Amino acid sequence: MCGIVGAVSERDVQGILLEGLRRLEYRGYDSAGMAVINGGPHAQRARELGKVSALAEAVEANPLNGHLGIAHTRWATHGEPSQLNAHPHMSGDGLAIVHNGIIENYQELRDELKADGFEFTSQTDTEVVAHLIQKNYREQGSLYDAVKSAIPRLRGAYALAVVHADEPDHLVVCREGSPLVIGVGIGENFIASDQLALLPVTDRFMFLEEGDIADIRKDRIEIHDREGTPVERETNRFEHGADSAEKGEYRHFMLKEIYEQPKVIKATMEGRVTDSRVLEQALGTEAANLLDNVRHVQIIACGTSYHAGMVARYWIEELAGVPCSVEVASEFRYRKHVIQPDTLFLCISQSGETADTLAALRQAKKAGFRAALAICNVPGSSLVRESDLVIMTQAGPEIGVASTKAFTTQLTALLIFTLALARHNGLSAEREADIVSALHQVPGQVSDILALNGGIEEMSRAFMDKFHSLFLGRGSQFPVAMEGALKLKEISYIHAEAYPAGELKHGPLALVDSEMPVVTVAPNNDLVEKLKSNLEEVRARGGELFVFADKSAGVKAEEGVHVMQLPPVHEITAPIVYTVPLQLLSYHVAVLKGTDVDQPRNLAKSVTVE
Ligand code: HGA
Repeated sequence: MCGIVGAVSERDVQGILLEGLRRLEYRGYDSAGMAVINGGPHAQRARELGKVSALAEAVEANPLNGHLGIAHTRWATHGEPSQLNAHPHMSGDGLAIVHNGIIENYQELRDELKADGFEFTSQTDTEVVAHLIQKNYREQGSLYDAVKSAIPRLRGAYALAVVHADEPDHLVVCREGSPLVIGVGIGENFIASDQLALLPVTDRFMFLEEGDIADIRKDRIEIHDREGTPVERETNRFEHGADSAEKGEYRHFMLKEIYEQPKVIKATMEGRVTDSRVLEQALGTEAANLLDNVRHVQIIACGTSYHAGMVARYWIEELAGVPCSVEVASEFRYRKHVIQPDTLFLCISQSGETADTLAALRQAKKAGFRAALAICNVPGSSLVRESDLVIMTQAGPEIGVASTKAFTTQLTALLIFTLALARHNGLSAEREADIVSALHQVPGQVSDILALNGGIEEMSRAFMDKFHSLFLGRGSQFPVAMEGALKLKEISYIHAEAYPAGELKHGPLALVDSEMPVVTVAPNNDLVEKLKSNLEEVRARGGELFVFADKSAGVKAEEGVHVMQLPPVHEITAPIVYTVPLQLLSYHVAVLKGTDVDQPRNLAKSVTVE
């Protein structure tokens, strides 16, 4: 996903902008550019297809010196990756803009601005914003007012940074649905998509809130909220280690990564959903076309990613009404399979280098399918490069071998994809809005679960001397139970098996006795009454139950039944939220047993071999 950097300073900003872009390269991009104002009548601009290093060479040959500038790495959503489509976009010689996100109503604005005589040189949605602001500027004579009056015309998600050669001492920025942070300097100020870009120049940051617009000068920052009221946003110091590959205050990477989930789930949604809709272009320039007429989805993955795919199957069939198959890559690649017509091939991999998943993708390409979609955490990985559509999870580096935040961000991305596909298959705007609003609540709900950590740690003591355990779930909670069992076996070495609760009496019930703890996830849905009967079956055989249940599900604690009550969660988003207590349970069991939590025996993080 693309990145923005900007600076207003006494010193020359070219080097600051370039270094900022280099630090945003990890997000993935296809082209890079910058515009600098040097007091003259024109904005100077350089843009290159490809790497930031190509832009660096271009500005070394033809320097862009000045005290005010904006820069960008682009990941195309509207218009192919090319030099002409790269940002900054300009209107006239003076106005330059960089944009992260999607303007949904760009076509309507483009037609209107064309009728007003504006000429377009790119296929992007961003260029319409440049001309719209320019039009306002000509009428109003103030860049700040011009941006402010453009905002109500924009639908979609955006972070924007705008400069004008006629106003060489400030930049105007705003955000709605895409990230933007202000770096506060001494006698200079900066902006960027994330703090990492600005660490060489400041460690003090101010986060803009949704709907904010800010006027940024070297010695002054003025912010107005959506209603136009002047507001102060708190300035915080960057905490070293909190975002980088260091444990910071946490005892293990796994625990740190579990606690990062509210933030990274939110980041995975940024720029891809509005209050009520999914922005399907965020999947790629061809998304609308490729998602049309998808008749079948084939999901391929391994390990934890496979469990994410299994949850997605419930969503895809329920919301999009499209048949979906899920298979582990190592099986798929070695059997004869029939690819149905108009199949979307969906690969899920944290690293994007999982050998079996890549092999399955390459094989399926030969067999022919409609398009390949990758859900991945590493930009530039083989999987991303070889797929037609991509949703990058924004989990950041995951160091703990047992995957946690990668899983919940995969689920977030998969739900976004499902909603985009479902819209092509008749999902109503009301239902989409209901689920998108539930998705917006997930980061807060995960934080509520994290607050239960002490109680879960207490619960974990019962597992210390056990050798086996069972995990039960029904419906979309069955794969959550599978993921819970996988976590426990990976890091505590306790044998853990997951079953759909309805399968108990077909075999595993024979194993149940007082030495076999049974863990169950029970949100309040249509299946909860059936699940309760299954729990009775366990109880009647002397099995000890550990139940994570919705407060209103009516599961009562009693002798041998330990219940952790969870806040109410929307049925569709429940798998994301209910994963978290199971992660914490495994973590605490492993800590109590003294295993190597972050690097469990015999396992590797990125499985790049077959
Ligand atoms: N829609 C713009 C910006 C894309 C973007 O934010 N990517 O992450 C474009 O296509 O140029």
